[in-house]
Amino acid sequence: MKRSVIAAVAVVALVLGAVVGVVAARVGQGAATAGALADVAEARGLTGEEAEAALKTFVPPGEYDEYYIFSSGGHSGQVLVWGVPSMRLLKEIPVFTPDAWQGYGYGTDQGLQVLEAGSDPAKNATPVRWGDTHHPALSETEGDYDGRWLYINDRANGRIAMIDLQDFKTKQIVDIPNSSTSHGGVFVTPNTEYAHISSMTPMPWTEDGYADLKDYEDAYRGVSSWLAIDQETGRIDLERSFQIELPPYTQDLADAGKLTSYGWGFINSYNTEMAVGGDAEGGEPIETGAIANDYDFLHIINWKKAEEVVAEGNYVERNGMRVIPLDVAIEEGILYFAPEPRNPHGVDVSPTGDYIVVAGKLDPNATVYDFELIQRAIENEDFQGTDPYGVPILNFDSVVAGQVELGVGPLHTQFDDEGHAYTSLFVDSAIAEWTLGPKAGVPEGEAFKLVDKIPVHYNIGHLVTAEGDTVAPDGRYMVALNKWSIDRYPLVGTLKPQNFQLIDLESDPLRILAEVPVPNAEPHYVQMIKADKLVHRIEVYEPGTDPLTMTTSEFATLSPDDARVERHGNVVDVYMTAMRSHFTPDIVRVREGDTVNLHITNIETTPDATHGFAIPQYNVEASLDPGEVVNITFEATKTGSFAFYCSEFCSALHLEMRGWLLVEPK
Ligand code: K7E
Ligand code: CUA
Repeated sequence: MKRSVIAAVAVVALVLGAVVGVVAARVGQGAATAGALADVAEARGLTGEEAEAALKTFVPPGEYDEYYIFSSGGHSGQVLVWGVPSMRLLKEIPVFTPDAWQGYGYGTDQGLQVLEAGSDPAKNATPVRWGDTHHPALSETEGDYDGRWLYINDRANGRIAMIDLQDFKTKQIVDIPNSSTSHGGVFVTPNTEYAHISSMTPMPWTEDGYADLKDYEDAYRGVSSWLAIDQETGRIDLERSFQIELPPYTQDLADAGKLTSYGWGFINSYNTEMAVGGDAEGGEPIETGAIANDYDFLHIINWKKAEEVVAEGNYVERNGMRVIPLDVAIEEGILYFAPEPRNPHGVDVSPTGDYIVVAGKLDPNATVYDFELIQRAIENEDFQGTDPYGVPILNFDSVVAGQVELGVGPLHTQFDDEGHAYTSLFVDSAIAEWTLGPKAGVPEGEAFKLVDKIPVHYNIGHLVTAEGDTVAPDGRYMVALNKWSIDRYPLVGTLKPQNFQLIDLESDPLRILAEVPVPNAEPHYVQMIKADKLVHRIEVYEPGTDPLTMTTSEFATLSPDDARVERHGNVVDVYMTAMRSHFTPDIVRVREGDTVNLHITNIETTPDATHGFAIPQYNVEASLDPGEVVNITFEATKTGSFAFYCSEFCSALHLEMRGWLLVEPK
């Protein structure tokens, strides 16, 4: 066994050993002595640091973690919820991809409605049933997480979803008009006025959606979408939303201005060369074409101004969206560029909103822009020219407060409460800790300096610090999200897990405390929120709730006495209840060709008294949480006798919790 594997196993063992002492101490039967702990550590072959790390991250059974991580799941299309510091995986929220356990997308109307409404037939070749989640955005009030909603994008198909943090369920997917992909251009404005999402790869803005790549510069466009949020429900309201047309660069990551820079948004771009590939047609690959320029453009957007311009009616309609054309955006002072060193990746606004940090993939530096300098340059028309589309480019030297050489492959930056920034270094497999400037409270002489560097395993993408993208970061913890995990875990086949590493921000130098494999997804951006901010969580639904609307369902059946079957022509409505350990009715008789609407209410009120409802051969699998109503619609096309059953082991007589769907031939 490799040393690393021994250590991982040993940490777990130590934790189990230590809990004996801690539990004993609680019930007053004695405490673990330092000597006893040292014996355990020695027996496990742990160093003192390893044993200490285990104690720092151990959360006793029945105790809760202090923070939650909401993690993108990459091309699993889902969101993962983790506890910190235990690094326990608490939940997988199905978002863009169906999930059988939670009955999402396997027959229940509610799940199918979300997935169907989220796949625009005018945009997609076929109904899309997966996603590539990259950037979550927790809702905010005054720039701080408020625990109401979570938005997350689908990088593959240019979509965004809303998850309600009352019940951790996906309530809405919006297929963004005029946009075919979206990478990391997701954030909420400081009061969740808007969820922003920008396109990644430009698409043809032509009548029929087609344009040859030779017409790329004229016909293709990017877009910045400002999706208005209903403050009651968290839902996206496209009618109140607007978009801003952008040049056909590759718009990448984005962040909202806050406090000082409130009212503004920032988007990175690369491939301002507008390379389109063609390596097999005598051209050069995108990879080389897209790195020719020394600078790309930081997009600086005045969304408050854009709001006014839309209110004045100065927009065009395109596929049902109000779009501010590029020339209007330029004329009205909505869009400016600042040069940013070669092929940047992350753009992150510091807690006070004063600094905008850009990390440049092919540049060893973090480049720090000062919002006040940006404003001054705009006022003074301190431009170094315009891009081919006429967008003014601010003078680089006039808007940059500092550059800090960090290492190779800087990607993403997060912040703490002491003026420090932490930037992931993909190629170096490390995190650089460095200081911001005076506007973050850092003394002049110590500003913009590299402080520490901690190696991680291996090839880090994103990183997160506790509430590290809000106006009030907590410090405390940092998690590195690593792409590769060679040698980190026992061999489980040729596809290896991803890897999270928990880092103690209170130790000097920085130290890794724990590490967990991520076996089901490839996370990109994540956010870490104090658990006690999730004040809207509910434990059980009010009886008869439709989770999609969070209101009482018109199909609720609150007592088995009200269960019934209603036939109208060849439409059959079945009002069914589920409780331990039977469905009422437990025999459903229909005829071949009928349309069957099952309305099932779980009439349990006990937390976690969940039932399933599965129909073999009909591809139906629902999960009914206590109080929940689900609707299931299908055509009875296959005759026969189908033994439906409760798929959740709910009770001693769970195996008896079943019934018959009889489909009689015509
Ligand atoms: Cu760097 Cu999509 Cu934010 Cu992956 S992204 S790492
Ligand atoms: Cu209900 Cu098993």
